[in-house]
Amino acid sequence: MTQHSQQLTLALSKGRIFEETLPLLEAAGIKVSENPETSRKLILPTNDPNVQVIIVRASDVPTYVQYGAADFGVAGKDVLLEHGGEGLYQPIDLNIAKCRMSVAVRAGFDYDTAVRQGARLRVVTKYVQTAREHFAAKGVHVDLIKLYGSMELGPLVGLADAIVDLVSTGSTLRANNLVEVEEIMQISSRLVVNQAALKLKRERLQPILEAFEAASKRNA
Ligand code: PRT
Ligand code: MG
Repeated sequence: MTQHSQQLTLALSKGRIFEETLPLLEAAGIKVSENPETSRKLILPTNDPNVQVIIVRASDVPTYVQYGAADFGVAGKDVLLEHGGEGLYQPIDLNIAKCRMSVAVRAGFDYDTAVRQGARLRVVTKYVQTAREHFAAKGVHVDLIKLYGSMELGPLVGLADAIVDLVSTGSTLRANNLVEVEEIMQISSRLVVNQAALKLKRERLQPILEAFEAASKRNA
C-alpha cells in the first residue's frame, strides 16, 4: 500500500469532545500540535506525520466520516441517533462527554397528569428523531418543533410545553426555572469509523482503536 493511503484523518469538534479525546490520543502516542480554541486552523497536525485532526461542528462529525473525508471521528450518541449512522462503524463507547437526554418542563407544569390525560404536548428540541421515537413508544401525542439551540427558552415564552435536551449538572435548567421530568437515555461519545477505511487502513487504525478502547475503559 502507498504511504498516502495510510494517512489518517480524525474528525473532532471543539470544546468538550476535543478536550476529552486528547488523553485517548495520548494513550495511542498521538499529540495534537495546536489548540483549536486559540488556533483558527481547521486542519491540525500531530506529532505523527501520518495523522491529522480536522475540527468540525459536533453534528457534522458523522457526515465527514460517512463520506470518507475523515477516516474516523468522535461523536455523541445524541448526534449519531439524529444522523442515523449510515456508512459508519461504531466499535467503541469512549465513555466521554457524558450526560443524559431528558424531558423538562416549566416548574409548576404537571407533566405526569398531562400525559395521563392524553393531552397533546408541544415539544421543542434539536433531537427530533430521538424525541419522536421516545414519545411514540410511550404513546404520548406530541407536536415537535425543531430548534437549533437555547431550547430552554421555549416553555418560558409559550412556544412549547416541554423541551427535550441534554442535561449534565442541571444548572441550565435551574437557571431557567425548568424541571427535569423524565430521563430518555444516558449519553456518551462514541468512536465512529468509515466502513471502507476500516478495511483499507486496518493496519494503521487497529493499534489506535485498541489504545482508545483500553484508555476509555478507565472512564467507564
Ligand atoms: O455548541 P455547538 O452548537 O457548536 O455544538 P454542540 O452543542 O453539538 O457541541 P458541544 O461541544 O456543546 O457538545 C458536543 C457533545 O457533548 C454533545 O453532542 C453531547 O453528546 C455531549 N455533551 C455532554 C453535551 C453536554 N454534556 C451538555 N451539557 N452537550 C451539550 N450540553 C449542553 C446542553 O445542551 C445544555 O444546553 O449543556 C447544557 C446543559 O448543561 P448543564 O450542566 O447546565 O446541565
Ligand atoms: Mg454546545
